[in-house]
Amino acid sequence: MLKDLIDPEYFEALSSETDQAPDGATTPSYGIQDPLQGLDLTDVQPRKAPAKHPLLHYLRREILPTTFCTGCGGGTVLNTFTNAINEMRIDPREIVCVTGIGCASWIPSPYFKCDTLHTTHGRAIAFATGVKIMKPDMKVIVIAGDGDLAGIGGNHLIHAARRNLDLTVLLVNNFIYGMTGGQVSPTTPFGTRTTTTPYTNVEHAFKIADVVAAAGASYVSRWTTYHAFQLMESIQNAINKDGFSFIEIISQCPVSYGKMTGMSDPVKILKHLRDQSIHVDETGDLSEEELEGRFVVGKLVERRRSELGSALRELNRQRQEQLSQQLSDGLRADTSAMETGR
Ligand SMILES: Cc1ncc(C[n+]2csc(CCOP(=O)(O)OP(=O)(O)O)c2C)c(N)n1
Ligand code: SF4
Ligand SMILES: [Mg+2]
Repeated sequence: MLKDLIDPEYFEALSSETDQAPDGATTPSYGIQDPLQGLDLTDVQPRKAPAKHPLLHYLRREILPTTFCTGCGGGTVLNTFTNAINEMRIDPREIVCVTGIGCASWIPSPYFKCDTLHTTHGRAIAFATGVKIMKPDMKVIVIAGDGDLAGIGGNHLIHAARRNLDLTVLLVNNFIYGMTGGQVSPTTPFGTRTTTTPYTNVEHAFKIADVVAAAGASYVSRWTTYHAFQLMESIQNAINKDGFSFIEIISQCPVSYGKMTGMSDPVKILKHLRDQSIHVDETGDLSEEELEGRFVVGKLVERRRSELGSALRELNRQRQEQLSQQLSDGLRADTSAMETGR
């Protein structure tokens, strides 16, 4: 029984009918207040466990707990994303999250309480493009995995970066097709054993953030699930940036990736992510060989380029103006022809 698996206080909070923020501060369903606002925290003592997670009102409680395996990076990404939105005071009614298929696609859908569009495998960006063109005032955010966005959806990804539509894309790179049991993906490192490369992978992996940067995105960064705070700030910068923004989030899949590689201890993986990461500003003299196996983290690109949606709207406005000018010129010519009898 679900009830037996989780803390009884927490279960009660999950099952409660109200949408209240912790400590009694009332919050509407999509409330964005700071849950600590107005509280006197001077004498606060550490508590055993909060009765209710302070950001619970951003989540679809009825479906919790998540289906992520123990130690999966998906929970960290959900937590970081939710904190980023909370800090930015964005009303979730202004957000559309679009996902494809895979464990990473479950991060916003169904868990994050906003309009969510759970699409077919590899097609999240195509759907997101339609939403953004028709609803330019909405913040359209794609969250999906390496298999989804870099594999079957790779073509959509590079062309979206080239066209520079104002989307935010979070690619959760766990180097594997996690949901389907651990098949090789376009980001699986060379020499790795997976269920479909049992004698090791002899294909070279995409450095997917570099590919997207080269394709023309306005903002590109890479972080890992170890770097939760930097990732949160980067998500905020990506959302604020006008144009195509992309974050590669190196994440852990202790189950499907872990089973053939031996990397099944989430704590060890996080330490590995910490130890192997190097900030982009510190890579100066290092050669490609020296950076092999390292995770270059930080902001890789930030540039100003015309944004597709605004460019299309401007083009449309100019064309409408020309057409109405032509129409009124034509009417004037007709009228004068009638007046002169010619
Ligand atoms: C057209 C199509 N092909 C294959 C699948 C099977 N499938 C479901 S999820 C998935 C891979 C997901 O990998 P990734 O995007 O990396 O997500 P993860 O589960 O690793 O987070 C595949 C191949 C599918 N659902 N649809
Ligand atoms: S299979 Fe891997 S990616 Fe999917 S939920 Fe489990 S640990 Fe996470
Ligand atoms: Mg994956």
